Amino acid sequence: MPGTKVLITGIDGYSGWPLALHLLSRGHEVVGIDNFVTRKRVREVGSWSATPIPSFARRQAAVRTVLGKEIGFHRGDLGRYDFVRHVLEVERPDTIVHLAEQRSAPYSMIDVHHAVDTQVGNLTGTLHLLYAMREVCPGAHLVKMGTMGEYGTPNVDIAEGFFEVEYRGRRDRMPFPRQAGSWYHWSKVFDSGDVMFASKIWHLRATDVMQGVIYGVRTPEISDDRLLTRFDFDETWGTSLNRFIAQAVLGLPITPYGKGEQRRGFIALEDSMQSLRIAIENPAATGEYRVLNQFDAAYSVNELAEMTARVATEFNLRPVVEHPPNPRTEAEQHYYNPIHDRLVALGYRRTREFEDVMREIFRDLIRFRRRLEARRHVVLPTVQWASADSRAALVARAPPPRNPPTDPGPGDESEHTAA
Ligand code: USQ
Repeated sequence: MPGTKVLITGIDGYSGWPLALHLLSRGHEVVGIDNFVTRKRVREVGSWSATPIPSFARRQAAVRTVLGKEIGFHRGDLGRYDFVRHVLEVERPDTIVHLAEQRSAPYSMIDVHHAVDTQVGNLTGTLHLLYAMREVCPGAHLVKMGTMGEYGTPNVDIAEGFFEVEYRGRRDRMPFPRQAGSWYHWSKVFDSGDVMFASKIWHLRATDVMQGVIYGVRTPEISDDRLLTRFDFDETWGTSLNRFIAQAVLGLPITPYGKGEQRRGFIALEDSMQSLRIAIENPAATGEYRVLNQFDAAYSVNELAEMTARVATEFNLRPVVEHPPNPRTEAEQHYYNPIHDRLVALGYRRTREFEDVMREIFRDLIRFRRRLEARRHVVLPTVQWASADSRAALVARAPPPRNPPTDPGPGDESEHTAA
């Protein structure tokens, strides 16, 4: 179904940018919204992307030069309802992919202000989009980024959104219980409730994507360094496998927290883009609130650490695996069997194998090693789930080296407006 007009909120982010490139390559029209707050928040914790990221104006220019395509762009904040409504009125998208949310569990656990910022920001943006859709484009399809972490780690199989329950002799189809593990993950739970309710009362069409942990740095459309997506590796913004590979490249220990038997579902960046495109090209029906569990396979963090250490030897790296005390409050040994059939039924096929993607990440991170070196002090964990305030620990951690290497790449981390 090429030719769909897709509005991506959070187009400047880790997933938003490669999604834009992927959709353009498949003949869709892409318009984005971003307020560049991710760049700002990553700077706030003293870090930056391992890959150099051009300003958004330069990103647009690179798309023009390399791919011969245009990306429309509106700089602004989903916290302003007038702005959200205005963009929808001007653009009239067929699909809205909503990625513009604070996406880090550790960031949400720093202190009360970061918890509130996460929940107020995420819920406000979603509610503004839902109301603006209702007023301006009620026939559009909302693809909302949720997270597998909404379900937690129950001791039974995890359904794909809904399941049949029998209680005291009566049966019903009900949402599968949510037991999130951070203020961030709870914000996604509350969002899910809001999207489900809006679909019901206003007959909107919505897909809630319960996404597993994404890993990877490349997609086939990233054919030029100017098209790179961001790659976070610090304790706050980096996801586990991406962090483990950065640790191996830096000569730091690989850190499965605690016992390391906590299991999560994982999906490669490229396959995550494929599944979002499939959701866009096969929209939910009018009034339908559809849930897709989006991951390929579940691994324990110990398994990830072992794989990282093994693949590292191919690059003459010999990392050690250490188990720091777990800064999070989470089950470290548990049952984990989520169902994930619906995307496959829609045509999704896994295309990337774990170790191939790992090699790709190693190659890029070795290339950008100096950017990693300049921020090695932000890799090890300081934010403690059980503490009401981890801000002091975050600020007090080892300072950057006195003479950090200069940025070797073509990018910058500033927040320019679009051309
Ligand atoms: N972990 C370690 N060592 C580390 C980093 C993480 O053992 O150095 C463990 C964590 O304790 C956790 C697991 O790895 O048990 C996953 O942590 P993560 O940081 O890779 O992922 P998480 O915080 O759950 O969040 C990430 C994304 C988030 C997305 C979520 C999908 O940041 O936006 O929603 O993955 S999911 O995990 O399925 O909820």
